[in-house]
Amino acid sequence: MRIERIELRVLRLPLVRFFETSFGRISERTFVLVTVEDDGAVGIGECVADESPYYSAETTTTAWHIISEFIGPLVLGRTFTHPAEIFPALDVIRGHNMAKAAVEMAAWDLFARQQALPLASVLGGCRSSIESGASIGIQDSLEQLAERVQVELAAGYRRIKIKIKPGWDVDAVEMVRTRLSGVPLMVDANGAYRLSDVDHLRSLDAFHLLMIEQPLDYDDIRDHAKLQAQMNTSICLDESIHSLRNAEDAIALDACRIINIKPGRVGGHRQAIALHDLALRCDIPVWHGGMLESGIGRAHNIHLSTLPNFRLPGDIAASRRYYAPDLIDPEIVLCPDGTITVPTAAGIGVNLVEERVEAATVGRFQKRI
Ligand code: OSB
Ligand code: MG
Repeated sequence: MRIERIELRVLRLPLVRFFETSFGRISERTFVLVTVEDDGAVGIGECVADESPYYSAETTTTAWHIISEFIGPLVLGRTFTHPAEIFPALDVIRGHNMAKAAVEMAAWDLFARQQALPLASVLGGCRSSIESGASIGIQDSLEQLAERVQVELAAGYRRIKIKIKPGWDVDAVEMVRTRLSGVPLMVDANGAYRLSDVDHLRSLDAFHLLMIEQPLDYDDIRDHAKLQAQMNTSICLDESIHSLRNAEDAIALDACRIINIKPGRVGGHRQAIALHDLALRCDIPVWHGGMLESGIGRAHNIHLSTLPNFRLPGDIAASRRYYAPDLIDPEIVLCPDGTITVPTAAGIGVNLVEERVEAATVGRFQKRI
């Protein structure tokens, strides 16, 4: 595989519905789409960095800068025998995992298409469908939240995750539990609490949640260990895990019992597989997170989720929960049993609808050797 051309586009797409986390509400997404080409074959990756540096330090603009000025020159014109060689080839660049992942994942798609294999089999996957969960943002009222939960359960989603923050937590969980007692339920705080909130967080133990995701700061491991020692509910880390090394630290310190994997956060498919394997060795279940991706990133996530240690439903939902229409055809749909069927065509198995991509494009960059 020789990368002869790299193209970046910035796309802006409206969300079907606003999405609110502890760090704010958004109604559209602006993101970078990466295409790599070798001898007429193309691969596509989606950068999960957001417009604002709230979930992580990276943004759409930093990703554009790092890919065009640094990653592009390191991969363009180079021959790789396997896409797993890309992440190590970028080692000189510190951080910027989302920028690295977008290019690396495009290369995995290209490689799988050249081999005429679905990406899942190149990644080492072992199933033909994945279990899907719905992530529900902070709403304007508990009534509105109740309605959202009902809609997602009726669609078939196998577990519900609600976003929490101080002032929108125990009441929201209690409402869902009272109305729908048996629902597999979890919460995600996106780092909105401090260890000093331990007594308040412990009150969530009464609701038998599957887990609490990232209650404390985005770069913290030590305080999560102290919190886990005082809570029955399992802690799952998201933001805090961006390398194998800090996953090892978190596991060694018992800072979490579950890990959320997002390839963008750890530098791409190779690092996501390594994290998955590490967790498997340590008997830590993992599940696949989501970053409100369009169909391209969503399809990559589906293929990665076919690995054996993805033991819990992921934040990988149908296209129509986010974008109508999505950039891809066919769109990703939820089966009535709450699963998504893994595409079987070569690569990620979905294709862009050029007119939709063109209409959403607000910037572009291209370089050939
Ligand atoms: O923390 O998992 C998160 C969305 C954007 C940024 C961070 C997160 C999320 C979600 C949504 O929870 C998951 C999805 O459905 O894509
Ligand atoms: Mg999260």
